[in-house]
Amino acid sequence: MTERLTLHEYAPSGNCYKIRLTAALLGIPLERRGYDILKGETRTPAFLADVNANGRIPVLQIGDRFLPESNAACVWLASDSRLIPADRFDHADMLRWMFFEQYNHEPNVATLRFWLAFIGEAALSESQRAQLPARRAAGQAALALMDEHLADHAFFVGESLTLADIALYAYTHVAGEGGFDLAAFPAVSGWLERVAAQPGHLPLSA
Ligand SMILES: N[C@@H](CCC(=O)N[C@@H](CS)C(=O)NCC(=O)O)C(=O)O
Repeated sequence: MTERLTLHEYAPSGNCYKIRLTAALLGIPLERRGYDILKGETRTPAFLADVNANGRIPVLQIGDRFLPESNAACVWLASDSRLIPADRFDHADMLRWMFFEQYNHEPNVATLRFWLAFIGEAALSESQRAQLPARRAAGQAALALMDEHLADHAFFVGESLTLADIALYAYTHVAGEGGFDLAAFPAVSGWLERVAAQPGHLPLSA
């Protein structure tokens, strides 16, 4: 890989961590540039014009091109690697779990973590407070579906780690910060240990 890779990120974000973890597992060096999303640093005119018109991190900069969306960035990094199944069905099944992560898991599990652990319950808006029960129920449902699948699968797809595991690991392993009790999901807990034991694994705080 000859192009210079820069991750535009907010380090505590699980979406940003997915990209660091993928790169670490594959031994790909990444430069990092930080933005404080609590101070609106991804909403400045310069960020919107130069990095991501959608005003969000992560963005993987590949040379002079910018790739937003965490799972897209992981796919770019892992292209032609062991983290993407060669089998056509398994490849699509990996994407199925990554779309599930973005639609059913992250908006609930990650959002509650952000609201409760980063903004703080006392500082939530009325609208955010009103959404807490529904987001908690939807997050629980996502974790329960994962638990059911993992009860008889070591990893989400096939017999080894893929991007589906990385995408779902990022916010699941810190779901407790959003008030989710992972002890209620024993198969998820066992899978978290298997992902953390992968050679080259990197913690979120690294
Ligand atoms: N679907 C996007 C979500 C990106 C996202 O929501 N980023 C959040 C942090 S995890 C953000 O930049 N928030 C700051 C803002 O919206 O101003 C992805 O997977 O990368």
